[in-house]
Amino acid sequence: MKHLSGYALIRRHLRRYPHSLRQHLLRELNLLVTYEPVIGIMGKTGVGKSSLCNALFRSEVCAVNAVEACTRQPQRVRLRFGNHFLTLVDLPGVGESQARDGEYRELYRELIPQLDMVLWVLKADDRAFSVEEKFYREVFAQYNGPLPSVLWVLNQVDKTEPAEQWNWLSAQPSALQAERITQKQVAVARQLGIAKADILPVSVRGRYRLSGLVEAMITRLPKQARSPLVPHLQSGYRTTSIISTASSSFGDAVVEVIDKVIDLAPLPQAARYALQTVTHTVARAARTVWSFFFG
Ligand SMILES: Nc1nc2c(ncn2[C@@H]2O[C@H](COP(=O)(O)OP(=O)(O)OP(=O)(O)O)[C@@H](O)[C@H]2O)c(=O)[nH]1
Ligand SMILES: [Mg+2]
Repeated sequence: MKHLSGYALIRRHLRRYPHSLRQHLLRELNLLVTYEPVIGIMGKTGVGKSSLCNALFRSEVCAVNAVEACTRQPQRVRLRFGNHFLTLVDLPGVGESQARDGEYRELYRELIPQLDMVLWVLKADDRAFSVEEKFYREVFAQYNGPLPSVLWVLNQVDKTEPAEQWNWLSAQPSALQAERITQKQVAVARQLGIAKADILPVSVRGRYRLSGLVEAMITRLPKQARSPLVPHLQSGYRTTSIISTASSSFGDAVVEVIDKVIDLAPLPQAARYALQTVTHTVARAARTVWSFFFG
């Protein structure tokens, strides 16, 4: 119902468009509104992948692939909230036998193009990350093509020594822990050969810096995947700042779609110009009705 009111408002703004063009635009807009983000979750067993997903997302799990023992199929979980869907792909391989690396390269060649983003979860109290490093270098970084954005989530920082100093009430590390968390972040970045800013120290159990992770996710996702992520977030993460980033990206995505449709339409140049001059009005309308679609 909410969707329908959103479309009705947009349709009014499109009244000056020729009928066929308007239909084309509404179809494209529908694709934007129903876009289903796909997020890959990686990490060794026990790092907190399931805990993290439960902390971030509110949607009910509506379909799970059965995983047969010994098959190396990624496990897909489809989350649903209202008319919105989000796919989480639990990616296998990290920390398993290295003899299978060839097999994984093959698997990831097929998978990587389907992913909007990867969350690669690490455990802060692990001493070294050689398994991750090897897997990243030999399977991931060898991929021949554009890679999805990878966010490294350094989880369980509440266990940073002296662990008894963690303040559970204020959800904060002590000064000494904070210093060691930063040192760990730097060490991991060096080992993996990535930027320090790509590593996000969090504690799922301690509810520490999870909103920073959500912000990083929203800004690193491709534009068309940003708004469709929002309905799946737990209410505490649907902040004004997240919504403002998402809705302005939605406006941008709408502008791109309109430009594309106008470009492709068989129109006299003058008509094309006339339509281009109202593009920004339509985009503004799209931002205004954002909450009808994603709120
Ligand atoms: N102290 C602490 N424990 C955590 C944190 N996050 C998760 N855990 C615990 O770590 C254990 C493993 O968490 P899971 O979420 O099941 O880990 P997983 O990565 O999904 O593991 P697999 O499904 O086996 O691959 C659970 O007992 C969690 O409660 C954290 O931030 N701090
Ligand atoms: Mg799990």
